[in-house]
Amino acid sequence: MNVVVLTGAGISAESGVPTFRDADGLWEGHRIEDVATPEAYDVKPSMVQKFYDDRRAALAQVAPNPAHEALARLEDVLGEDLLLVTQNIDDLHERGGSRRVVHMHGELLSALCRSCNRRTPWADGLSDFPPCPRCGVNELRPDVVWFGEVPYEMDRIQRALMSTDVFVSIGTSGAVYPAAGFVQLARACGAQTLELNLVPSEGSSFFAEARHGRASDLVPLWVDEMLERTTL
Ligand code: BJW
Repeated sequence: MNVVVLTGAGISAESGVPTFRDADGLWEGHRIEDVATPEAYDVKPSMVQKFYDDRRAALAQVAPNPAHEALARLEDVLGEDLLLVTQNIDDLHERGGSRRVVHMHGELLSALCRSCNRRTPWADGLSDFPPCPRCGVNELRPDVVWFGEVPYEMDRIQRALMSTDVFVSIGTSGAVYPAAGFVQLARACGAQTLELNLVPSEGSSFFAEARHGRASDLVPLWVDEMLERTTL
């Protein structure tokens, strides 16, 4: 059985990582267009670097929760039959034990050089505009996908969606494309579709089934169901 899981900020919320659009979310304190567009970076690079430096530093204060850990248990059994796609730029899936994670919106722990276009693992701040370790030019930016940029690994994700048996979306508002459209593609290609979210998302009606509650409750239960199905 092939399974594609899409996760969003809601899966990390109970670990203490703020979501974007909920009350007290990241966008409460910042205008999206001030921090999450290439244009914002061109106009106010120091402000944008600080926004991401603060979030990178905050990773040290958070830990994976039972939802991340349950998805790692599923990977232990399904192996390559599971594709875990996350919109999140934190590393909580990896710290929860997942090994094959597609970060379609990039990663906080990576820097992207605007000069040579190469990606480098990066754990420190970028606010002091350090040189790129590969080409030496001081043009490192956060390796994240802003509005108007193309998410990572879209071909691989689309292929998986077209051949999956099950598509599950966890903790995402369904407000941002192309991720918000994954359910329609998977469903049109014959997949069972399930939403696990605190409240109905903007795209809830596209799913054949929706369960509402906390990810740390819903995801372990769903993984147990899947493991029962795969061992029958
Ligand atoms: C819980 C919970 C708990 C809480 N348990 N649940 C007009 C129409 C259609 C599309 C467009 C349009 N105009 C422009 C576009 C395209 C644009 C877009 O979608 N804009 C929208 C605003 C309409 N998209 C793009 O530009 C993308 N690129 C693109 O389309 O390229 C073209 C292309 C695509 C494909 C192939 C070829 C070409 C790029 C989008 C980049 C998004 N970047 C960000 C920032 C990343 C860096 C960073 O982190 O700062 O990604 S924006 C932000 O939103 C971030 C997130 O990954 C993304 C989604 O947010 P998410 O995860 O859903 O979080 P929330 O807060 O919205 O929701 C959390 C949910 O969890 C809520 O529902 C809660 O209820 C729930 N929850 N606690 C379970 N405990």
